Amino acid sequence: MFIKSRLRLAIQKSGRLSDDSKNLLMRCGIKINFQKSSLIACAENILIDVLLVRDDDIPGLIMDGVVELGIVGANVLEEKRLSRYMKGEQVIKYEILQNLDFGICHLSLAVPIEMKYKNILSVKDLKIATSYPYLLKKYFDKNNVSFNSFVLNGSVEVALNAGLSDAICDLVSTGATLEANGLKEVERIYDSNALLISQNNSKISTEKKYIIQKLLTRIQGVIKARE
Ligand code: PRT
Ligand code: ZN
Repeated sequence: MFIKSRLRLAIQKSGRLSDDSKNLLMRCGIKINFQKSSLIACAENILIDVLLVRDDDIPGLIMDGVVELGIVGANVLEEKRLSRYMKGEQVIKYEILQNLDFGICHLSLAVPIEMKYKNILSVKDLKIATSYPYLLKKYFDKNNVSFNSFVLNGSVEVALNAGLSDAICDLVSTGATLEANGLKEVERIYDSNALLISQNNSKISTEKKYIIQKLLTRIQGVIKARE
């Protein structure tokens, strides 16, 4: 059960940011017993409750004022911000407190290796599969190039080989997945890493601000030690 005076921090339940997020908290000296099936884990030695959720839910939980802190990829945060903005929904402010040293990747446009790619006009009006339609749209709009996109959440790289799309827009870290699927990166759309984000500062009580500052100082110390 949430106690009002405890700070709420949302992290990814399972996935690429999950272990790094838990490890960061552990290195900050925070004692938490994570149980496999539990949605909430309470720190024993600091007034923080950790909420374990899907990464896509974290920006909304912050923007809607449900939790005070979150650890999420910049790609997911920016996609959510753009989706709310482009749909004309109320965009509640958030703050980026700290760039974290994990979850490093970039969102890229990729096409078949054999395609003769000159510039972005080479994919004008082609069909692009992506999990990030708003980041993709922002990039193409900025370049004033028309395109068609459809959303696939997962296995985006397979879309091309299955004949569903002409190009894909997906996250890349080592590039091995693109290579294994006969694809090459042609446009770098968005650089990303994990972020510690918070609700709008004015919405947070003085007591909770104090806990945030304490956590932030420890996080900065851990990052510095790892440099
Ligand atoms: O279940 P949930 O919704 O929480 O998780 P998810 O499946 O949506 O996300 P997950 O766990 O795959 O990724 C979480 C976050 O990790 C992303 O939003 C990024 O911020 C970050 N991240 C860092 C990555 C990668 N690197 C990455 N390489 N996310 C995904 N990938 C995938 C990419 O989509 C592609 O399939 O890895 C493949 C490419 O990797 P390379 O090394 O072959 O280039
Ligand atoms: Zn996700």
